[in-house]
Amino acid sequence: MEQKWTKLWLAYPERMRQENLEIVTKIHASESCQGDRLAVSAVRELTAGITAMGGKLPEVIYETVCEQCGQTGEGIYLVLAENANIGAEGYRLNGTGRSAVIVAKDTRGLLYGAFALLRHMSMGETVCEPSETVVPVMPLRMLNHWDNMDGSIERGYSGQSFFFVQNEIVINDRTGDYIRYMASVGINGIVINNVNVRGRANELITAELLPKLQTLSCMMQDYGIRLFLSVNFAAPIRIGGLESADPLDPAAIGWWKSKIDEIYRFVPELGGFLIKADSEGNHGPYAYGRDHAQGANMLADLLREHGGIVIWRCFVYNAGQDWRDKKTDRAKAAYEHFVKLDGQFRENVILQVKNGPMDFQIREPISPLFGAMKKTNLMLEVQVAQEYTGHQIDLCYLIPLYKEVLDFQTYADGEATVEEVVSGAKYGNRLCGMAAVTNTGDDENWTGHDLAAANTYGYGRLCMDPSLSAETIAREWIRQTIGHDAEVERVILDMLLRSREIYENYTCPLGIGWMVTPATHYGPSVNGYEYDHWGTYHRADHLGIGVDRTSAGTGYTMQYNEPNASMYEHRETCPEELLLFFHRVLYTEKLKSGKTLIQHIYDTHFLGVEQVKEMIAAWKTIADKVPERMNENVSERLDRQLYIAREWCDQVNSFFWRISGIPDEQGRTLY
Ligand code: GCW
Repeated sequence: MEQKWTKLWLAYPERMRQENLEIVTKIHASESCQGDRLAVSAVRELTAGITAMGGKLPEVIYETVCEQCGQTGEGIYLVLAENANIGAEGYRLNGTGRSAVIVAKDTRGLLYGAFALLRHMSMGETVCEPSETVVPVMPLRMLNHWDNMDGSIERGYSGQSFFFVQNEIVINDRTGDYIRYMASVGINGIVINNVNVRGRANELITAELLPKLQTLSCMMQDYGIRLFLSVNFAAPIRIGGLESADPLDPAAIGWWKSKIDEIYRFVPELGGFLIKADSEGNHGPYAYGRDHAQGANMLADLLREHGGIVIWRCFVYNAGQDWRDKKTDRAKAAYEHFVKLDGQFRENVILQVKNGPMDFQIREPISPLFGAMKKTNLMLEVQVAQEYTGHQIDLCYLIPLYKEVLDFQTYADGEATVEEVVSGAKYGNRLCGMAAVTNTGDDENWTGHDLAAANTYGYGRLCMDPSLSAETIAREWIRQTIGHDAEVERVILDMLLRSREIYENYTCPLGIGWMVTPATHYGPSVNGYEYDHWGTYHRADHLGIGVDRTSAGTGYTMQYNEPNASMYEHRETCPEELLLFFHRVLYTEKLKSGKTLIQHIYDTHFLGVEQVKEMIAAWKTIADKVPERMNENVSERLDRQLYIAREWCDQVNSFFWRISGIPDEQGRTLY
């Protein structure tokens, strides 16, 4: 039966270079690899990949091999050398003329090395070419699924869940492929269920469902991935029948203890829990006058003996703001809730912080928490799912955004970029890394928009090696997924690399965010959130727009270390792309370009629409060079993007024209 899902970047169409064909007929693996689940996966992947790319089924020989064997021998060498001078999970890959040698000191490193070799071959290189030593930079490289057990996916734009159908756990060939694809880019932890734990998902940690989770966990373990679960802080009440989930109440603690012991009896390799507490209606320690450290530590103490960890989200805010109140600022919430607790969390607790202080807008400053929690394990949360960035209808390559976040200088204890904080380089911790709300579902192409898979791929690659450029990652993805045609590569690369700016051009100007349709978060609604209780306001009137977050306003700027605080505080030094996030600006004020604010808004919006048209024209020039299914998918998405870009442009521009009375200098049509 034909497979109903695409192979993404592991498609391996027959494209092996002739010189490779002669070399890759044998795989020599260290004897100690035999029987090791990760090494076996490495061999399996190499065998399958080589065969698919047009090679013969390679012979696998387990024998004594060393790094030097490749000098004289021929074929692929998988060398497990416990005292090799390579970091944990890392590998060294060297082409030596007639051989490719992968050395690692653990078998997870061998697996990553095997996928790396396949990547190079699939990109059209000879096996003698690659020479690289890679040690994953982020210790934890996680995906967060917001999948519900009824099969829906919160903020999912690629169909339904492939983990859950009608309140049951599904495990099939597709699950297996998904695990392979994610492991190939280095993912080592997956949370399979939504952080909003509702309905049947409460029962995931019961004896009825745990056996299936064990099967899933085993499949993941074969590829170096640990299974994690989102759990409900109110579980003692929901499924335990207790009256309280107070983290200091002996009855609640006792319930959790036996629950956690039970969970680990079924799933001994479980990574731990992800928890959203006291936010957007979720129960948490505040209900009992306790703080987040008390809540997280209670679970951490019980998980520790099983090697489990608690990942506690910092997306905590009061969703009941009065829009008239100009002093309260949602952007300040995470910092206010958590900084005072720095140093109080257990060693096996990680705080997971969204990249920005609000919520995954197309442009936000970097969360000040990264520069403020010096005695706490931190993890960066980004969103690959395009909730506010076009629902995988609009093209939006997000790797440049993630890189901006990682490169941000927090000035914590002198100097530290976000990358240094969350990779552990700054404080020497190992429980840290990155998590991404993922964008996959059961659509045939996994990600709704074919090109949105570049974000899935790129996220993993970036966790492995944040020094990779957004361009390199995009090229890798194109070559493996679509092929080696230079013109196809040039056009798609250009589309991907410009896409974030284009999306920003026709949507929310200069960091203001939130002009989206409420609830769905797709398409424009300039005032949709303006008089609501979510703390998300643009404050536009007939004279100007923007939120004063300086010390004279909400005081948010003061949450940054110097010199960042001063940089944002003053209009002259505030990065212009964030101007309206930090400052209220009159429409007639001039920007660095010499244009007035209002003219900038008009121009960027009209430009954004033109740029979408350019992308469509560019795509048409390569349409017959990409697979037909992909062309249909991308063409359809681009048409929808143009439609919505026009809506955005006309609604936003007409709004500002009506409210300000200032005409467009170029006299274009406003409504
Ligand atoms: O962005 C908001 C989303 C919610 C989501 C929440 C969160 C899972 O609109 O759907 O809930 O963030 O991150 O918890």
